[in-house]
Amino acid sequence: MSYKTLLFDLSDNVAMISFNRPDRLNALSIELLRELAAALEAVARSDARALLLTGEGRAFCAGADLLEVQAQWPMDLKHLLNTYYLPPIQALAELKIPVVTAINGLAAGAGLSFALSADIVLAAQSSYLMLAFANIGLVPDAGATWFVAKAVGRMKALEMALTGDKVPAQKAEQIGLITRAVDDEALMDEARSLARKLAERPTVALGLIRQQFRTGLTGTLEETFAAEAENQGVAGATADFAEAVAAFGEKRPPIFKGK
Ligand code: T3D
Repeated sequence: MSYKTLLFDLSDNVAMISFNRPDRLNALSIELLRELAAALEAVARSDARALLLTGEGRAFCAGADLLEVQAQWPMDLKHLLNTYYLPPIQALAELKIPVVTAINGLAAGAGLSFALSADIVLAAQSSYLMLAFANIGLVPDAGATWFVAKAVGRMKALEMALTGDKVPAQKAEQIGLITRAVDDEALMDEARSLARKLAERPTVALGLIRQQFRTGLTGTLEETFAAEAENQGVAGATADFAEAVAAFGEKRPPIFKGK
């Protein structure tokens, strides 16, 4: 499938999706959200063992396309969210492969939700993150409330949500909002090499780990014990676990096939 608002690449078991509306700072139009949902379905069906998400130009994503909202005024935002935002954000959450985000510039509003839905978030030193919603009279959406509060705690999350202030990458790293701030010139190389490294690891276990942390963050200790045991049953039956055990005995590095 070809896309108008995204770049899509799949090579060496690494899928890469790049928001591609640089003249609008990669703002989320309905067309982009539809294409993103389709691209994520394609990733889920493919042999990709890691996904890298980034943006073209000077922004990662400036959130909802406000010019489109204006052109279609008045819009039912609840309907818009449920129909167009939820499918791709849920698809990202449910992917069975690790997801890396490279925040190449500003990430605002729902754009920040997409960025933080990843498991590992790298950001260029010059980039900034922004819960821009309240600046235009809205509330955080597309999971931003959960993603931000789970990452930095209620106090810092509320400060970001209520003030709508820009958080520079360096500070975002300090408060645990992102994994790491990286030199601008090094960002894409580092993100690609991280995604490639993850794609060579035991994919089934990695997919289970990302789900298991969600359970761990929202469930009780007992629910976490149960999820861990369930998932370990699955991981323990994979060819990759058998390969790792054999490789250990043979004193050689394992070669994981993602099965
Ligand atoms: O729709 C729903 O269902 C509701 C869901 C809402 C979820 C949300 O995401 S709410 C948050 C929406 N986003 C924002 O409020 C951010 C709006 N943008 C800005 O405040 C500023 O653009 C930035 C602070 C992000 C960046 O400022 P700056 O000075 O670096 O760039 P700029 O000049 O403002 O923008 C450059 C161009 O991108 C400009 O176009 P032009 O004039 O050169 O033709 C601007 O209109 C366009 N642009 C930037 N953000 C958006 C946008 N176009 C459409 N939608 C945008 N969000």
